Amino acid sequence: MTQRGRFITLEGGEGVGKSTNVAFVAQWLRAQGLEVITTREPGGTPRAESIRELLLATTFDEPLDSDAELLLMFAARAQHLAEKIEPALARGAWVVCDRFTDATFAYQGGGRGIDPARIETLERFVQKGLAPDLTLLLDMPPEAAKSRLEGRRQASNTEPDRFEREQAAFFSAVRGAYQARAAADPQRFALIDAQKPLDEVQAALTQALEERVATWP
Ligand code: Z5A
Repeated sequence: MTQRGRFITLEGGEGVGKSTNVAFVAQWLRAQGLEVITTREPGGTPRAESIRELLLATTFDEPLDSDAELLLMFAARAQHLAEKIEPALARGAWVVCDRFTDATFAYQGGGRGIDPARIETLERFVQKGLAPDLTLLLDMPPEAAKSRLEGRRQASNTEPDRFEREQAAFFSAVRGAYQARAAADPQRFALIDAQKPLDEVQAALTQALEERVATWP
């Protein structure tokens, strides 16, 4: 019987280096001879990417209700799990995902103030027990991460999306919620100082992977 693949997520606030390091983690795992796919949330499949566009859009002349935002995150996740993540894990591939449900607890829970118990209800309903095997939390002060993104935004001439328009207090609550989740579950989380130069961040990621992955059957 094929051994089920493993599920690794990268989390953290905007601009902390998740996309950059999803590629790095995937490359490290492939070098161990594993089949790996990379993906992201919200999104990851054509229909889930359409939900992402709806979530990030700033073009509507009405606010997005925070319960509607929460349900759209889980609608995208249900589609992503059914069409991409579950089939990959079932055939033995490893999945490296840029954000997952910890982002919902951080943004919709910490940022928007939704009761985590309501998020847990949706988590059980949509994920049916599936959880990441390892979560690499890239942590740094939001102001410093934002200044990294400013340069990129100016170079590509793009406007901030609906989340990027939030105020400093929102991002500080998001960071606090991520840190609290990592402290509550040190088995699953590895906390990485993302403010360091990229080579040092990647050395810390390598160490976390070596420590955790080597212990898995
Ligand atoms: N969201 C939510 O609310 N609830 C949920 O359940 C989920 C998501 C799943 C879109 O996510 C939004 O959805 C997100 C939360 C919400 N909004 N916010 N904020 P996203 O993941 O697409 O958005 P993002 O976090 O803003 O992604 P990003 O801007 O692409 O950031 P990143 O992937 O963490 O960073 P990066 O692109 O890898 O790096 C940023 C720049 O820094 C880039 O120029 C790099 O070259 C540079 N970089 C990276 N590492 C370093 C180091 N170590 N030193 C110096 N420079 C570096």
